[in-house]
Amino acid sequence: MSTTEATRTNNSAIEDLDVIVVGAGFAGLYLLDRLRSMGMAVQVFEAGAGLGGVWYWNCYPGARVDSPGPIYQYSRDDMWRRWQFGELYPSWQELRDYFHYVDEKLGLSRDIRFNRRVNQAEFDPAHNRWIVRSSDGSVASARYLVLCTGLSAKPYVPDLPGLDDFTGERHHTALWPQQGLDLAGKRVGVIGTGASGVQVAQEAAGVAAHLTVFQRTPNLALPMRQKKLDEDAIRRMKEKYPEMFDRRTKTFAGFDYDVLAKSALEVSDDERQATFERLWEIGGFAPWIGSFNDILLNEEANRAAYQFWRDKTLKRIKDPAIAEILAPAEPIHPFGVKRPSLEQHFYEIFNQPNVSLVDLRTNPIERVTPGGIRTAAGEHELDILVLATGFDAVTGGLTSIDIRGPAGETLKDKWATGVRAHLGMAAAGFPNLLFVYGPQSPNGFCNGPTCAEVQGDWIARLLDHLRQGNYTRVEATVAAEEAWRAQVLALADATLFPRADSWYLGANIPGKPREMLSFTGGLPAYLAKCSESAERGYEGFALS
Ligand code: N01
Repeated sequence: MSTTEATRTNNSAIEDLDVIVVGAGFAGLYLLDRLRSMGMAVQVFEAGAGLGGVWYWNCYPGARVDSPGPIYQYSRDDMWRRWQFGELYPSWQELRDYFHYVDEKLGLSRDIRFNRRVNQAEFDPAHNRWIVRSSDGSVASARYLVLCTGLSAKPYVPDLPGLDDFTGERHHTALWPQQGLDLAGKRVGVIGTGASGVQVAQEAAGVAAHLTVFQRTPNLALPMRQKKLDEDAIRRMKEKYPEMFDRRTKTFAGFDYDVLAKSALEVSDDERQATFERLWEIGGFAPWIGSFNDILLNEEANRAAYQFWRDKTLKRIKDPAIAEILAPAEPIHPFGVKRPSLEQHFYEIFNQPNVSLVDLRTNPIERVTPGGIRTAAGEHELDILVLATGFDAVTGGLTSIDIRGPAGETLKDKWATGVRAHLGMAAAGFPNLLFVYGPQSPNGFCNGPTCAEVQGDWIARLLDHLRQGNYTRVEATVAAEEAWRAQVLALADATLFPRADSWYLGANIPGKPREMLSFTGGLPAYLAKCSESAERGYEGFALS
């Protein structure tokens, strides 16, 4: 008898479901509602104690989304009609309120098992079902396993010498204490200047006795243009919501604006400058993915964008030496090939007497000491150490679960030398396993809720098709996933993205294969491929 059969026979408490969804963020909740409404027995297993996925875990001071609230929500009429965000870029608190609102409307929590981290999943080929074991000791079985663990489910903590010796408070931004942590009057150190580091630093600078920011690579951050939304603004915005939601599946990154149909090099210097100015005033990601169509492809176009960004940024920093560290004359990597963060007053904090910047390129960390951080230039005494050091992104949340296919191979083994994930949603050798925001899908280049809905719909239709056809097993073919991988990598090779050590490439994690983990061809092209497969009877998949 196999171990899976033994488990099924011996464990009387086993829950038998049609679908187990892992993760109670945008994607998991969307699928729960969608599949439940199709009459399927579905449960969501969630490691956290509450709803929201990244917005449950990332509750550090200043955490907020980098997409405008109106577009960062479900498109269903009854989900937004009576809901309103108070700020254009909502905070984690407001996002949690939104998830509770959705939960109240749809009654989702009754089918969510909180505090249940999925540790292991093993496919039972005799019954074509997944056996899922979790941290709370539960064992459940389901025909399908859908992983909605998000891009940032596995925090990355660098192996800094002496890290465990630190006697103050030390937290990764994504494992922040749920009860909060007061930074006021404390000596705070922040390692990392990605989106999380920028946000924490902005908050800490206002209250800490001293803030030390440890920067390895400058963040080419863009102005957020945050604003409060009053009733009138919300009413006017809502008039355009249906059009906006309709548009988001038709644009490169699932937003309501698109890349310009022009090269930065085909226009006059005046027009280029005027366009950069206009996009700068809009703020958000407009200067990045609403800009000229060759900014991320052509070095000269990119350099013009960098120069514009630098000129704007330098004006905000008083000390020229600090300015050169934050916005160097010679860019360390092209503009926009690491995800730009949105900032509100990040550059101004370095004009404050209680804020210092350490350039780790010239002055690396020697070790963490019980009282702070020692660099070649001396010791920085700290009460609180914030690790804003990012994530084993895209694949980390998937490979950290011990997922075993029928041949005993784990997903981690399969991807050890490079990812293979057909349409970014399924992998050969792992039947009845699907992922949302998976590697080789648009993931990091797509607005989260847009991706949750379009991939969720595709998966729901697939499961319905299988049910209608009395199929019990679906699996990507090796040929299809190899062809998809080749396409994803070729698309990326034609861009400037490979020029930075970003999480898009897994290059922020020592030892991780360096390869593009996202589909960079834009959402419409991606959706066309997904539809084409479905229309041809799920071409690229073996159904049995
Ligand atoms: O992580 P990151 P993040 N020594 O990987 C540094 C989303 N997000 O949590 O660049 C010193 O971007 C590392 O340095 P370097 C968003 O998609 C969104 O900030 O590798 N430094 C880098 O500065 C984002 O892109 C929101 O040289 C070390 C930083 O740590 C993604 O999540 C908010 C180091 C990591 O930056 C990840 O953002 C927050 C070391 N050993 C997050 N190791 C919003 O919606 C790493 N670093 C606004």
